[in-house]
Amino acid sequence: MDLLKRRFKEQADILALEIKEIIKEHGETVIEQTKLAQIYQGMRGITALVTETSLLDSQEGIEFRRKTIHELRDKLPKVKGGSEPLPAGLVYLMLTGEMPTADDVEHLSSVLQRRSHIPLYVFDTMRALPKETHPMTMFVVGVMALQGESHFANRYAAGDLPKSEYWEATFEDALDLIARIPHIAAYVYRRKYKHGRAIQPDGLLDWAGNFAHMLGYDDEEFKELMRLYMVINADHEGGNVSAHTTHLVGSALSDPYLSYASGMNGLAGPLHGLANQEVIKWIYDMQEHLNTKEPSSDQIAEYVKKTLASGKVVPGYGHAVLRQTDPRFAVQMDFGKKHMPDDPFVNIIWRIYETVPPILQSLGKIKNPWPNVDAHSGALLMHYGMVEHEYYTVLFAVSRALGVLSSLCWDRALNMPLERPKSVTTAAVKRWLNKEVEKLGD
Ligand code: HAX
Repeated sequence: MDLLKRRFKEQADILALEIKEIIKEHGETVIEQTKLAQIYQGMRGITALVTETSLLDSQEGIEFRRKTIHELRDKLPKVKGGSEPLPAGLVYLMLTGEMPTADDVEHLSSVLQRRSHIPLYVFDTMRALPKETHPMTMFVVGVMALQGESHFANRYAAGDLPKSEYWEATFEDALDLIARIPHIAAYVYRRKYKHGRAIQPDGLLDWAGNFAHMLGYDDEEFKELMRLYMVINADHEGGNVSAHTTHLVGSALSDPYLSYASGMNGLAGPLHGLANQEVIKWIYDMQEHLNTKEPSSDQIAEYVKKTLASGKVVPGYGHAVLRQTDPRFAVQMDFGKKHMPDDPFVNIIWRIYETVPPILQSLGKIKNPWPNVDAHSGALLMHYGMVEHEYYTVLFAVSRALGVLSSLCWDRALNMPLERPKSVTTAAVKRWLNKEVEKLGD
């Protein structure tokens, strides 16, 4: 058995036993009470899921296996001479809980490289779509076209998949998908924006470097950006729409292709992963409205107020859980200060950062006036010439695959059951409030 797979299974067996003990000893312990408002308001703050790969602290931001974004950037192995973390290292960390060595990462990179082949019919399927199709739709169609290759689905259908091996088939699918997704995503970009001229992979490059290459960006700095981008967007604990959807669909034993594609349809929403494209659109509109390419802080403030007055949100600001500047924003700002301190568009992002929080704070209702990850990413991409902002969510989707698919391996290894929370009607709520029934939902 492959080293990583064996290590994962050893860790999973230990954790499965610990969980069994926790449930046996403490299964009846009440952890918190749910308020009526919470079930009407997006279940905010209800602790209802277990996700092993990462944990979000409202002040400190995301931690992957107790390592902050800053620690990951510092400690994960890098390419020779590089300073950004290698995403394959993060996959290793999420799957095993251990910081990988350079050799571990090299080994996983070569495994991914070997598994990266995409059958031609997948490209044909994507090509059959009109060119105007949104890149996220093309991407998900590409992923779905590959579903027939699922080890899990095929073994299950053949009656050759005992419960004890669910994890293994999931693990195989997860690694296959992680290996192949960059090719699908790069093809979407080349088909939509570069006259369909696909670029062949370069087997000597790391996973993210090769993705940059297949997109058509061979600048080493852009490859470094992709390494950083793929790491910071990979996971954000389990309750966000893309992670939760992948987990939920997976809980029906839908295979990783089906589960991941479902999660990515959620990522495509404007309140989630589409926000990075919305940020750029919003800045373009601002430049046009103010008739200047370099708006001052006062002009930005005027436009923010106009946005709010028209009942719209300021994209890239606010978060359902975070209550501070997103550290993923901070590391991108750091990357910008290092590589492009004078880029005028990037400087607008920094001016918006100085201007927006006090205005949002003054509304009195917003819980987090600070920027999230999406406020910065587009401007860095634009610096290197990737101006097709409709495509940005696909980059996010490639990164998010690392987290949600690692999590799915844990779900299957820990035998997580079908997810099925209870829902109620407002009529049932009223009956309960009027004391007509004893229990909400009766
Ligand atoms: N601009 C204007 N108003 C905002 C706002 C923003 N950026 N963020 C929140 N608000 C408003 C909400 O719309 C809500 O108003 P109403 O009571 O009138 O409905 C009020 O402030 C309270 O909202 P909240 O509790 O602070 O925030 P939510 O948990 O409801 O929503 C969102 C979190 C991320 C959806 C929200 O902040 C938002 O819409 N932000 C802009 C879009 C965005 O950047 N999304 C990306 C988030 C990160 C992510 O998932 N990336 O993938």
